[in-house]
Amino acid sequence: MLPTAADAISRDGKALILAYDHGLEHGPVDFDPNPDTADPERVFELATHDAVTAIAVQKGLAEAYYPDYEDAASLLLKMNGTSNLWMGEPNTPVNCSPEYAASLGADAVGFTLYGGSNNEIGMAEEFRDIHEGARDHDMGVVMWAYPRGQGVRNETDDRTIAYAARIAHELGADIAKVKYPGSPDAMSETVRMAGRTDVVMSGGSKTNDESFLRTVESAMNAGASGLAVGRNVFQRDDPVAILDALELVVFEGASTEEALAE
Ligand code: FBP
Repeated sequence: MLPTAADAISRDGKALILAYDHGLEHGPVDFDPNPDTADPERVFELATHDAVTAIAVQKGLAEAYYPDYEDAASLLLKMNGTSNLWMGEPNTPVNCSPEYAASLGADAVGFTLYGGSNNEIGMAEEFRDIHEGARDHDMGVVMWAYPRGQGVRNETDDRTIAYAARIAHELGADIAKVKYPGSPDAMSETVRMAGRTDVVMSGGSKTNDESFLRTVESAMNAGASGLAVGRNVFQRDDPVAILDALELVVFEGASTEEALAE
């Protein structure tokens, strides 16, 4: 099979993206369950685990820490992002250019598009520039496809999530990152709507090991290409143990029971 732009942050067509932009998106509250993880160094160390195919961070963390880890992990540079202090209609500024992302060693870029927001038009235009700039620098493109705002009644509705995946496909993303739409059938419909764009599941807020792994297993069985996960890894007391289990489920097709028995 020919290499694709998604291969830059995948292995054998599967991706486990360690997302760590929460300090910007949610604030210090996300570090409370595991206070050491406020130190980015601790999370970059987790990204050296064999299961992790890329770490997703904003420009500031990439500048400060990625030079020490570039041999161990691929970089997915998140290009936009906003704080939880913003109270307006969903929107997010572009914080980095494709040229600058490439100069930091990014293998791929990430971009949040809030379909259904009153700001969707401007965000889609920004995505066009990011996407074409990424292509100029041979970087993959991941869309955080998050319907949200005045046009969206229920952002976790299965048809809404399938639509989000389709938007990512139509606009040229290599990977669409979506919330789990609630059932294997809905996930497989989301994957179908994404066409040749790979679909990864968003980790979401922390749940227990069994429930989290079951959701990941069900997403993989429905055709997802992996996941992008933050809190369900770094908020755990033993993040390495859940990465070990995820490696089995995502890359080796293990069941939740098998992964938990290891
Ligand atoms: P989680 O696995 O912790 O949900 O992280 C994935 C992610 O997309 C992060 O990149 C981002 O900070 C966060 O979720 C945004 O979540 P939301 O906008 O739903 O609060």
